[in-house]
Amino acid sequence: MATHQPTTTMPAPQAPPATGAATAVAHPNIALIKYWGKRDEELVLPRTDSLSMTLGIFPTTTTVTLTPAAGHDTVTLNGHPAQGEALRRVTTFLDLIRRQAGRGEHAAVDTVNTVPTGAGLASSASGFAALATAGAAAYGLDPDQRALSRLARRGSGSASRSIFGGFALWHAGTGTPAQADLGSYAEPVPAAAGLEPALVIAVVNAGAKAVSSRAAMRRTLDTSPLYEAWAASSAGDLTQIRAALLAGDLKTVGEIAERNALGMHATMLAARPAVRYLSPATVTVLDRVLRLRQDGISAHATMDAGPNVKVLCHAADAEQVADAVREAVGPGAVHIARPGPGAHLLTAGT
Ligand code: 2P0
Repeated sequence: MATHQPTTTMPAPQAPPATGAATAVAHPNIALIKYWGKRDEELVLPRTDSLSMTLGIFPTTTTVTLTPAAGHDTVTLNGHPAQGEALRRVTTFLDLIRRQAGRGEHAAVDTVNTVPTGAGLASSASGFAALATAGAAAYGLDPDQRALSRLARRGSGSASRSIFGGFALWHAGTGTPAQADLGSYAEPVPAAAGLEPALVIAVVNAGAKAVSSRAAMRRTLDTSPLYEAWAASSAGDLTQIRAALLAGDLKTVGEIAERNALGMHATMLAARPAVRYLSPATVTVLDRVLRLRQDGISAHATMDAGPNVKVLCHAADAEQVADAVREAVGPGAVHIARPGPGAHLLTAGT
């Protein structure tokens, strides 16, 4: 069949009108199968697939307002002007949105982050998920959730997962970097309807982070002899945790999450020089988690790029788990999180 060829020159497609301003909310997520290591730093392509639970607490709310008369972007974080690396990461990300939208206006970004200072929960996941959602709307892009997840990924890898509520799987992508860029997005992961999980977040006060996760994952990949073994085993963990989520088997989900996290920390401990995020108080909390299990409570721990411990348990046991770990963290706080929603727009208007 002949393809219809237009006989007249079609006008160039117009960029959709920008809404001018948009506000979005996103929540942090905690990985049960970890992201640790990039294959491409520029495109933020991970070495492995990862899987997370988006939290129902600590939202980040971000408003992006186009400021056509301004000569540069302005970024306000909890009422204070952002500077240095934080400002650079946001303006670089806005440049990416502007390229995609074919627009040049600068913007004012106003972010309110409710994660308590020192809570040890990375704000980059909720932060870039909210910024991607609000920024895309303000600049008149109309991405589907997959495209939004790919966009958020460029700001911070873990942000790709905060686009979705509940459990989300972030695909590493395969093939050439350009092919992997297209294939590296998050999507929701089904779980049994009866699954009622909670994450008890034990905040261990240990001061400022010694090494950024970005630098630490680079060092691990470059120098740790254990890295490839963990990456290979993580693929098996992912397959098994998906089956356990579908089966509603929270105990198995926890067992897999705990071994995956401990394996990730083992890769860091074997890096040269070692990256050690876990503190004595972390190990004390891990002992409490073990004791809970010996008492018949399903409780399993996961740790990220810091000393804090997140304990996966049944929602019905969360208060008991929180009480048990509270003794171990002393002055540190304990929070209980249930699964939360994906990133969403609050308002978009001119
Ligand atoms: C995760 N973490 O899967 C892992 C486990 C920390 C430990 O994602 O460099 O802030 O911005 O892509 O997303 C922390 O890394 O790193 C992280 P970039 P990101 O949640």
